[in-house]
Amino acid sequence: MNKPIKFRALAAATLITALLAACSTSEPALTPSNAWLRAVVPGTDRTAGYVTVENTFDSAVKLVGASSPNFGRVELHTMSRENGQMQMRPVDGFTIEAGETLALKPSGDHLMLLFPRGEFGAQVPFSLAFRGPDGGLMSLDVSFTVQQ
Ligand SMILES: [Cu+2]
Repeated sequence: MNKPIKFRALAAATLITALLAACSTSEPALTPSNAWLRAVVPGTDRTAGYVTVENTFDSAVKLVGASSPNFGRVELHTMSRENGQMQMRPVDGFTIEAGETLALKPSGDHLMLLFPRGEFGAQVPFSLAFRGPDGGLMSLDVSFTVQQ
Protein backbone atom coordinates (compact mmCIF):
# COMPACT_ATOMS: atom_id res chain seq x y z
CA MET A 1 0.00 0.00 0.00
CA ASN A 2 1.59 3.26 -1.09
CA LYS A 3 -1.53 5.32 -0.40
CA PRO A 4 0.01 7.73 2.16
CA ILE A 5 2.79 8.67 -0.25
CA LYS A 6 0.31 9.13 -3.06
CA PHE A 7 -1.82 11.32 -0.79
CA ARG A 8 1.10 13.67 -0.13
CA ALA A 9 2.13 13.81 -3.75
CA LEU A 10 -1.36 14.63 -4.90
CA ALA A 11 -2.41 16.64 -1.88
CA ALA A 12 -4.64 19.17 -3.60
CA ALA A 13 -6.41 16.73 -5.87
CA THR A 14 -6.78 14.21 -3.09
CA LEU A 15 -8.30 16.72 -0.69
CA ILE A 16 -10.95 17.68 -3.19
CA THR A 17 -11.65 14.10 -4.19
CA ALA A 18 -11.93 13.11 -0.56
CA LEU A 19 -14.44 15.87 0.07
CA LEU A 20 -16.55 14.65 -2.83
CA ALA A 21 -16.31 11.12 -1.48
CA ALA A 22 -17.17 12.15 2.07
CA CYS A 23 -19.80 9.42 2.30
CA SER A 24 -17.04 6.82 2.23
CA THR A 25 -15.76 6.46 5.78
CA SER A 26 -12.41 5.04 4.69
CA GLU A 27 -11.34 8.21 2.85
CA PRO A 28 -9.88 11.17 4.74
CA ALA A 29 -12.39 13.99 4.89
CA LEU A 30 -13.78 16.99 6.68
CA THR A 31 -16.94 15.74 8.36
CA PRO A 32 -19.45 18.22 9.77
CA SER A 33 -21.96 17.39 12.49
CA ASN A 34 -24.26 19.14 14.95
CA ALA A 35 -24.69 22.25 12.76
CA TRP A 36 -27.25 24.66 14.14
CA LEU A 37 -27.97 28.33 14.62
CA ARG A 38 -30.04 30.31 17.04
CA ALA A 39 -33.17 31.74 15.46
CA VAL A 40 -32.86 35.47 14.82
CA VAL A 41 -34.74 37.44 17.47
CA PRO A 42 -37.17 39.80 15.70
CA GLY A 43 -35.81 43.34 15.65
CA THR A 44 -32.17 42.25 15.85
CA ASP A 45 -29.67 41.88 13.03
CA ARG A 46 -27.44 39.09 14.30
CA THR A 47 -27.25 35.64 15.79
CA ALA A 48 -24.71 32.86 16.18
CA GLY A 49 -24.11 29.54 14.44
CA TYR A 50 -22.30 26.44 15.64
CA VAL A 51 -20.87 23.35 13.99
CA THR A 52 -18.46 20.52 14.72
CA VAL A 53 -15.96 19.53 12.01
CA GLU A 54 -13.73 16.47 12.19
CA ASN A 55 -10.53 16.54 10.13
CA THR A 56 -9.36 13.03 9.18
CA PHE A 57 -6.76 14.28 6.72
CA ASP A 58 -3.14 13.72 7.70
CA SER A 59 -2.49 17.46 7.70
CA ALA A 60 -4.03 20.54 9.27
CA VAL A 61 -6.70 22.62 7.58
CA LYS A 62 -8.02 26.01 8.58
CA LEU A 63 -11.61 27.20 8.58
CA VAL A 64 -11.21 30.66 7.04
CA GLY A 65 -14.73 31.75 6.25
CA ALA A 66 -18.37 30.94 5.77
CA SER A 67 -21.27 32.28 3.79
CA SER A 68 -25.02 31.74 3.50
CA PRO A 69 -27.68 33.14 1.20
CA ASN A 70 -29.65 33.95 4.38
CA PHE A 71 -27.04 36.28 5.89
CA GLY A 72 -25.36 39.36 4.49
CA ARG A 73 -22.15 38.61 6.32
CA VAL A 74 -20.61 35.81 8.38
CA GLU A 75 -17.63 36.35 10.69
CA LEU A 76 -15.51 33.90 12.67
CA HIS A 77 -15.51 34.94 16.33
CA THR A 78 -13.63 33.75 19.36
CA MET A 79 -14.61 34.27 23.00
CA SER A 80 -12.32 35.11 25.87
CA ARG A 81 -12.69 36.39 29.40
CA GLU A 82 -11.29 39.84 30.05
CA ASN A 83 -11.72 41.71 33.32
CA GLY A 84 -14.38 39.23 34.31
CA GLN A 85 -16.40 39.85 31.14
CA MET A 86 -16.80 37.55 28.17
CA GLN A 87 -15.64 39.35 25.05
CA MET A 88 -15.88 38.23 21.46
CA ARG A 89 -13.70 39.31 18.60
CA PRO A 90 -13.21 38.39 14.94
CA VAL A 91 -10.34 36.05 14.05
CA ASP A 92 -8.94 35.10 10.64
CA GLY A 93 -9.69 31.41 11.10
CA PHE A 94 -9.71 28.26 13.20
CA THR A 95 -7.02 25.66 12.56
CA ILE A 96 -8.01 21.99 12.78
CA GLU A 97 -4.94 19.81 13.22
CA ALA A 98 -4.74 16.41 11.53
CA GLY A 99 -7.09 14.00 13.26
CA GLU A 100 -8.57 16.73 15.43
CA THR A 101 -12.11 18.05 15.74
CA LEU A 102 -13.16 21.69 15.82
CA ALA A 103 -16.22 22.33 17.96
CA LEU A 104 -17.93 25.70 17.66
CA LYS A 105 -20.40 25.99 20.53
CA PRO A 106 -22.21 28.44 22.79
CA SER A 107 -19.89 30.49 25.04
CA GLY A 108 -16.96 29.53 22.78
CA ASP A 109 -15.77 30.01 19.23
CA HIS A 110 -18.70 30.61 16.87
CA LEU A 111 -19.90 31.86 13.53
CA MET A 112 -21.30 35.39 13.90
CA LEU A 113 -24.24 35.64 11.54
CA LEU A 114 -25.01 39.22 10.52
CA PHE A 115 -27.78 40.90 8.53
CA PRO A 116 -30.37 38.12 8.09
CA ARG A 117 -32.26 38.21 4.81
CA GLY A 118 -34.75 36.21 2.81
CA GLU A 119 -37.12 33.52 3.99
CA PHE A 120 -35.90 31.17 6.69
CA GLY A 121 -36.90 27.52 6.70
CA ALA A 122 -36.04 24.99 9.38
CA GLN A 123 -32.70 24.47 7.66
CA VAL A 124 -30.32 27.19 6.48
CA PRO A 125 -27.66 26.41 3.85
CA PHE A 126 -24.06 27.41 4.52
CA SER A 127 -20.82 27.03 2.64
CA LEU A 128 -17.76 26.68 4.88
CA ALA A 129 -14.37 27.60 3.35
CA PHE A 130 -11.20 25.79 4.42
CA ARG A 131 -7.60 26.45 3.47
CA GLY A 132 -5.65 23.25 2.95
CA PRO A 133 -1.94 22.59 3.50
CA ASP A 134 -1.15 23.55 -0.11
CA GLY A 135 -2.86 26.91 0.35
CA GLY A 136 -5.80 25.94 -1.82
CA LEU A 137 -9.36 26.60 -0.78
CA MET A 138 -11.96 23.90 -0.28
CA SER A 139 -15.62 24.47 0.38
CA LEU A 140 -17.98 22.30 2.35
CA ASP A 141 -21.76 22.70 2.10
CA VAL A 142 -23.48 22.23 5.44
CA SER A 143 -27.15 22.60 6.35
CA PHE A 144 -27.71 24.31 9.72
CA THR A 145 -30.83 23.54 11.79
CA VAL A 146 -32.62 26.58 13.18
CA GLN A 147 -33.24 26.30 16.93
CA GLN A 148 -35.48 28.67 18.84
CU1 LIG B 1 -19.71 36.87 17.86
